[in-house]
Amino acid sequence: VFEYAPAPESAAIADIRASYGLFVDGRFVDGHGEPFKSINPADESILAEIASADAADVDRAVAAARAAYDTVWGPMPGRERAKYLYRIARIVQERSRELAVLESIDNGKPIRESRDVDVPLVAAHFFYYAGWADKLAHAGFGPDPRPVGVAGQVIPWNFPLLMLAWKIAPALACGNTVVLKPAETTPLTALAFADICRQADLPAGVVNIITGAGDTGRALVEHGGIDKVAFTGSTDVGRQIARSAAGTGKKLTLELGGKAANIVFEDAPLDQAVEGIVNGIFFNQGHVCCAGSRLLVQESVADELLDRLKARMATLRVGDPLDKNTDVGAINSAAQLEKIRELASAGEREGAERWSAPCELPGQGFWFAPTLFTGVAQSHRIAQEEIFGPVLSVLTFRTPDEAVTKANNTPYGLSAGIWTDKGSRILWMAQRLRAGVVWANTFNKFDPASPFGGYKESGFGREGGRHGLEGYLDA
Ligand code: TXE
Repeated sequence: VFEYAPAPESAAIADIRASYGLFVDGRFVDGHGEPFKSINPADESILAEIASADAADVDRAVAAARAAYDTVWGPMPGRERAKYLYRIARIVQERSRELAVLESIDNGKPIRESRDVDVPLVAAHFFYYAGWADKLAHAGFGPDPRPVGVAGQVIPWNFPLLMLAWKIAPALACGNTVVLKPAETTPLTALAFADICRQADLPAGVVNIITGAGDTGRALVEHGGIDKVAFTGSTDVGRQIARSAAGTGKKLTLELGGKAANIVFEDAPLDQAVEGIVNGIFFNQGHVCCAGSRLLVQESVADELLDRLKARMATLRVGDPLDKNTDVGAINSAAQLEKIRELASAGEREGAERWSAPCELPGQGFWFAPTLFTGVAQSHRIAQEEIFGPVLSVLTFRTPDEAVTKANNTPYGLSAGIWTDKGSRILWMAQRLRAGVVWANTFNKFDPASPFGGYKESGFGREGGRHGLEGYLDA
């Protein structure tokens, strides 16, 4: 059933395909939970059977991470740890083609994105944090910054390998060891990464990958043997984790949902703004926590901008994620497709007007046409709730003050975008927007050196950059 032919240099992937075990203490081992299947969302074919970790498997993974922390990784000088991180970064580059294909078949994202965005950023994160590993002592973290210990990390399915890199690279750079659980719909690149750790001769137990669903995640984050929890996922689960971590002394960072406003002023370069809006909401099918899912456009240019936006949306190619010409791929899972459909129907019921790009969707698999809603009121569910799909809610404003009020009027505060010709307006807006990241005349730009994270229900703590080290240090 698994038709992907690995590149010759990556024969090891073929080995792990046979068993899809958990990666614990440097080896692939059996899981004792109920195995599950990973499917290709573009055609619903079965890609792999994946082991599931039960509570005892989680115990073993945490024990392996603890032993590696105590005996090898914790005591190792930063400059030595850096060598492993550089090695991992280089192997990611060498195996980038294979990783991009695995990511696209497992997640549904266009190969152009996994090849040109996800995988290069994964390598960039390991290179960046490798550079920090021997500089922690003199970087203002206190006189003797130490690793926290063992980190339990749970990641989502929208950027499977990139979220892994965001979690693992800073943790290892600081001297922590990790147990990471990928999302149940996208485990393949995390297993490939386990193989990369073997290839890099990373000491056994420093990185442990355990697969499974929410129960496995809960057993991990609630485990008494971990010192730090890092979670990216839904706000509901983030709340549960915050409750369970309270009073345990575990360090916690949460990166949850978003409902970003992409704000277009009348003096903005409109064609450039249209590209930014399209990138903001249709990149990765809108499965992006910082997606520009609300367009706030100044009333005087609203009609013209919408005409241009619809014309541009009509040119988007929706379909086979492995086709290099594809712009919008498959929705990651049946459950996510159901959620998007439900919220889009709520938009119609509440009185907003729906327009979808004319495109033919494949018969098999999970698909949703690029869609926008006009006539959206701030109280509508599609203006408040994270849809996490290719659906844009359009609102208008007259003054900068009104733009700020509307932009801030959601439970979230992760990101925002501003499109204007005036530098002073960018600064004025950026100071007033309650968002962890504010882009100006661009959107969805990422760099390992830039901190990322939110306010309000978008979570707390920062990943990326120097800030991203703080969650992994006891300083
Ligand atoms: O998230 P979950 P889901 C949002 C987005 C999406 C919605 C639901 O709006 O539509 O959440 O997605 C693990 N203890 N985001 O259901 O359940 C789970 O196995 C510990 C935004 O996929 O939060 C997976 O590995 N772990 C977001 C991870 O948590 C638990 C990215 C995320 O799954 C657990 C994803 C538990 N009790 C969804 N329950 C973002 N911020 O980018 C589940 N998990």
